Amino acid sequence: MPIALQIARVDALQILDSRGRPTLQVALTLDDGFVAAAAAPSGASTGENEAVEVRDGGPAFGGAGVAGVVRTVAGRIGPALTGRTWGTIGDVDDLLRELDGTENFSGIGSNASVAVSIAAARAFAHAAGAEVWRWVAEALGTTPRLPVPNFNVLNGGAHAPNRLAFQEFMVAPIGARTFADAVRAGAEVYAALRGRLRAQGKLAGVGDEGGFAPDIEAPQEALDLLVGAIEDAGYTPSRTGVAIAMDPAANGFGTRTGTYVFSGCEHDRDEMLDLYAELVRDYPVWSLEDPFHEGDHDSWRAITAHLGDGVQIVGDDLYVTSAERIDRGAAQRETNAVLIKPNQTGTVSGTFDALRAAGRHAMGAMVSHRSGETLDTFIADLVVGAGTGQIKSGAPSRGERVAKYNRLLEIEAAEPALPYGLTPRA
Ligand code: 2PG
Ligand code: MG
Repeated sequence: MPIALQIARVDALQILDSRGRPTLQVALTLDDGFVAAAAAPSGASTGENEAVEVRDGGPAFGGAGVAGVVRTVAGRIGPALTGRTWGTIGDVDDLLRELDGTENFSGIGSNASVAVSIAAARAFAHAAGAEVWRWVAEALGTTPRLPVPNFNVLNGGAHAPNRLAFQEFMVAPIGARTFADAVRAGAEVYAALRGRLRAQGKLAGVGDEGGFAPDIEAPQEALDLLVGAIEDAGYTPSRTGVAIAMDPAANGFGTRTGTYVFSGCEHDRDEMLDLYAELVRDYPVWSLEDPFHEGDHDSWRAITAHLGDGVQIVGDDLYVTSAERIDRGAAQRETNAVLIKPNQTGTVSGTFDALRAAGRHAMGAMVSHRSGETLDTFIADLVVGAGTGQIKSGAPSRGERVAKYNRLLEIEAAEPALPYGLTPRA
């Protein structure tokens, strides 16, 4: 049945994200009184080609305010959204692109576009009388499933003030029977890791995504801690049991010409390839994201050729959730998987395009939060509906991180027949 969505009112508000920086919340009031709201997340380690956030500059909030974006939503986007009938999310997103007038949302701001677009997605689901995840599955023609959560329990790089150059070390309960069991495993490993760090005198607070941020330096130290914590919690560290995912986020310490500097040493391409091969051999690493700088294309091709059969190689900053870039990367065999972040592309329909591109190339697709988050849980519904079988939303700790995991627990409780786990690799 075609949907006729009518928006009666559009409100925007400057709120704070989990780092204490301003972000935008949007509320669309529909003609039946339903309020569809959404809030924009924000990254710290961003890709060069991401859609661009607009911020105020000036003295308030160190320049990070979004009062101007609030005015854009109220004064320009609101009047264009109200007083007409909307049939698809694509129509709403086309309007946002038109009002923006640039290639990368630097006109109205990707913070404006993503918040309005996610709120509109919720409005369409409401108009269809469906849960958001089911509306997503209908829109994409996909089979819903509950994802393997990748819990980021050790933080480094741009997300923590320690010497660890690699940004994220995640625990992935691939072998769990249900999502609830996976959450239990993640929380128990997190608690065991805290105990281990305390015993070693290394417990020193958490990073932006809720993972511990001990003063360690070498990736092997982080991986040893993780394997130990998985065992302490009574699980088996393995690629089919409780596995490990890593996001070095190599834009943070590398160059497009293939030079990588960390732990006081410079490493060339071949040394990095050897290091990753060694880590994958010695530890149960199932997924490796942004192992190289986004412009170092030769290295991406090399690692996917060498390690891609046994390990998922994920492009985040490399693709910035762009269907076109994913198509190019697939043609060049640069990765076998993609990261999906709605605010990198700026709209829900752009996110759908990226998911369709990943599907076309039989690539894995991990749906992801940003390091700056709110309590918005859209990505939880997105991953279930898209049925990609994997999400990362930080540690099993801190409200803005667990909001997504808790939404997934709710979905599983309401729909126990949904399958859990990774989709079989093509
Ligand atoms: C990443 C993300 C999320 P940020 O690199 O994958 O973990 O970090 O939001 O800072 O880009
Ligand atoms: Mg990343």
